[in-house]
Amino acid sequence: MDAIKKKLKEKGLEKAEILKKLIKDHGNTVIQETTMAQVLTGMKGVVALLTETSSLDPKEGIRYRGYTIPEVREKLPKLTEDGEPLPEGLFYLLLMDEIPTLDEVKQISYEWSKRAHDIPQYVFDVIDAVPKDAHPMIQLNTAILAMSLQSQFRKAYEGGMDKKDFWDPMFEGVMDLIARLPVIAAYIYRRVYHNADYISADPTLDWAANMAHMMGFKDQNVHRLMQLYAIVHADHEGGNVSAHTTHLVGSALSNPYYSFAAGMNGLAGPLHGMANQDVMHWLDKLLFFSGTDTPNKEQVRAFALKTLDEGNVIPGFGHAVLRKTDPRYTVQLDFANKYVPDAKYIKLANNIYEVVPDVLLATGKVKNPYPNVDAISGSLLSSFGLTQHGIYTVMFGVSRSIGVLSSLVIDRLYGLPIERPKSHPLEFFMKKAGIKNAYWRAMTNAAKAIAGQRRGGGMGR
Ligand code: HAX
Repeated sequence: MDAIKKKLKEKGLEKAEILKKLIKDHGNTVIQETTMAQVLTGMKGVVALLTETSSLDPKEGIRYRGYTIPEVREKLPKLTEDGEPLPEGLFYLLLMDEIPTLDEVKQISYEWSKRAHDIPQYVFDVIDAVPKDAHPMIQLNTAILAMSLQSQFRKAYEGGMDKKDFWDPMFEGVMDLIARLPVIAAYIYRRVYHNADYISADPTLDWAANMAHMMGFKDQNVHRLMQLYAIVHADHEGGNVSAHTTHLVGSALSNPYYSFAAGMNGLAGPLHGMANQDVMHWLDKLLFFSGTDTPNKEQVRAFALKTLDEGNVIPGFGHAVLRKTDPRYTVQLDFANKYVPDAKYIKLANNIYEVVPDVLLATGKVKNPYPNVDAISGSLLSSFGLTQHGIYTVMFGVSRSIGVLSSLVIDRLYGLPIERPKSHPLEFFMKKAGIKNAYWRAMTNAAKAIAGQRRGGGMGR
């Protein structure tokens, strides 16, 4: 690890100098103007963060350090010719901005395998104290917080460490945490779905394959799927809820466990990572509603319309940034078409793709009617026998650690300060729009009075 850390420090400190110069000499440069709509609809498109690991183009999709996912799959080292690249290699790429050699990938793999064994027993006891039927994301986050007892970051802070060296205990904590997540995820999975019949890690396997192995999957193709799954879910620019939250909490110099747990709480929301589980529930309800395993287009359309009529979103469709089919969807579909083309849920996903975008477009308000990463991930996993939907967001979280935690190390290397944007009450925005409070109240009261008269008239008839 020493060689990797040395290189990381050299690269990071050079960039930190550039950053300081930008702030000092160009601090007043205006980057963009921000509209009222942007602020009031979730800061969409507002340039507000520095994130090195990946960037998201609305039309093209995600690039990891400049590489598209197909390019990453082609360029990162693989253990076998026909295999998938390892997430270890992606971690290296995101952190170092450099394609690693196979040797470097193996070093990270070895390091994670070594560190995975050091989870204290109390962490498993804490998981066991949570009711078994608590959602697996609750169990994951409980375990992550419990592990923060082991963080060296706070000790380094209290010991008066120079701010420019914080990246070092952060790197160590991040390496420990990433190493341990598959063990924790597999423990939760076996606890909840396999009667606590646990399987030990296989030290000869890589990080993602080991997670599959500890969950009970021996099939090489499932190991490949886990490697691909982790790469596809690793990062999605800095502004998404899990990445931004991890970064924000880290900016208070919270340790890596606190920061990542915060991000995972965000991932557990249905509009973000929990959508992968919700998609499967939606598909199962569709099958029930249609009374068949192979609903036709009319049946899919009718169920999609019913979902909207009931005031719900159609999970797996839409995106806050993307304006086309998510390339992460396409990569997973290609994998499915290669290995499980006839699987029930893959056929279903294909059918839905042909119907749902038009239904969403017809609402006139959905900005992106196309499928996102979550529209297919559960169908793919379940086609390989991983049918317990409650674990899907946990697996997403394990994968997301690669991106958000490499970013957290970079944040400390660059010495980024505490984040503190400005907020205002509604009246500020009304004033900006030239709407006076008294006028607004008068209008609202008048509208209420008219509505009251109408109601009264109706009742009298
Ligand atoms: N079904 C129904 N309505 C949808 C919709 C969908 N799939 N996607 C967007 N809309 C609605 C919004 O709810 C919003 O309605 P209101 O104006 O009535 O509030 C309107 O269309 C405009 O929304 P938007 O600007 O197109 O989308 P947002 O940036 O506000 O939201 C979401 C993006 C991903 C949250 C949204 O598309 C959604 O709810 N999709 C379904 C849930 C989902 O799949 N989430 C996972 C996204 C990918 C991800 O982060 N994975 O982790």
